[in-house]
Amino acid sequence: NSHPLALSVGVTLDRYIMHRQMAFPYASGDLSQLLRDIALAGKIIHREVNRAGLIDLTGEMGVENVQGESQQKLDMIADIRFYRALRNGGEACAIISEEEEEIIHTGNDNGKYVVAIDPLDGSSNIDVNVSIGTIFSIYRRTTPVGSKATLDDFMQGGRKQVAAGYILYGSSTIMVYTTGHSVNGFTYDASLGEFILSHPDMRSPADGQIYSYNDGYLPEFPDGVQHYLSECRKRRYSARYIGSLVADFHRNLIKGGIYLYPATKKNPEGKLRLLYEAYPLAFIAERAGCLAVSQEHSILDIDPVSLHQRTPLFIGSQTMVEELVSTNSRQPML
Ligand code: P6P
Repeated sequence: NSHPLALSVGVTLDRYIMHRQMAFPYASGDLSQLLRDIALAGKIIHREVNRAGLIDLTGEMGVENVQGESQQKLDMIADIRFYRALRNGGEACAIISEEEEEIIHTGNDNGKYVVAIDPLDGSSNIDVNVSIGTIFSIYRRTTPVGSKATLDDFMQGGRKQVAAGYILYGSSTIMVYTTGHSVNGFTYDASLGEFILSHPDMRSPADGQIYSYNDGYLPEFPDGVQHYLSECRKRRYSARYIGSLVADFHRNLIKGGIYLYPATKKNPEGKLRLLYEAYPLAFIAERAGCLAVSQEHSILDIDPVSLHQRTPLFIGSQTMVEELVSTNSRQPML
């Protein structure tokens, strides 16, 4: 339906997706369905997150994930929920997840898409009631429909993403995603069980006065980064660091700001993961008027070489990222 209200605040995610799909007459509706499947998993995780303390889900499973990090129960549940939603939805033939070492085949070999996902990022915050988030990235498979997905399907590079988004389980639960055009935010109304369009066509401020980084690592940062941060302090900018990438990213997207996670001694390649953290957030950032770089490269131009590879990440308001890069060009960031 071309009803003018179809894209206005208050419309449900389902109706919004249907309306957007009609703008692409040849669209088969598979990506639309995949986005609905992801939203469904988000609703289920919203429920688990909001009652975690009540059903003893906040403890540690006592097992480690491929990252060598102790796996929180909710991490595991989120991973399983997304696997089930994507397997049952039928559109995704394979998944890579922060929680799993290898490619997970869903059994839908006729699915046209693959999904890279961090089911629950910021999991160290689960026990202390701080916002956490899901980050997802979608590619159209390059291997033949009907065959088993391979590594190649996931190694296409950041600019080949067909969609990317996140679900932030915060004071409210919001799903923000783009299919390459505008960036739109949908706030979850649990009483209806619906995501409702609340942030249409998100455009981030070109500049900002908020900087987000872990001050504990400051001495290890490259000189250029330290110089930039001392400039932020001189200008009395606000330091805001939640310790949950999705929450810091979302605040900076709305208010303007920059998030910095350089290489450190503990993580000489950077801490954040390229395929299911940096690429999707960079894809969103660039479509909302922001920038995302590693050192001097745009995140989206980094060539992927392995599923769980890490990268330094500097992401946020265009003017802030440009100043950081120019500061570092004078003092190398390596
Ligand atoms: P640190 C959470 O583990 C995470 O991946 C991001 O969500 C967050 O921004 C960062 O790591 C926090 O890392 O080293 O400051 O605790």
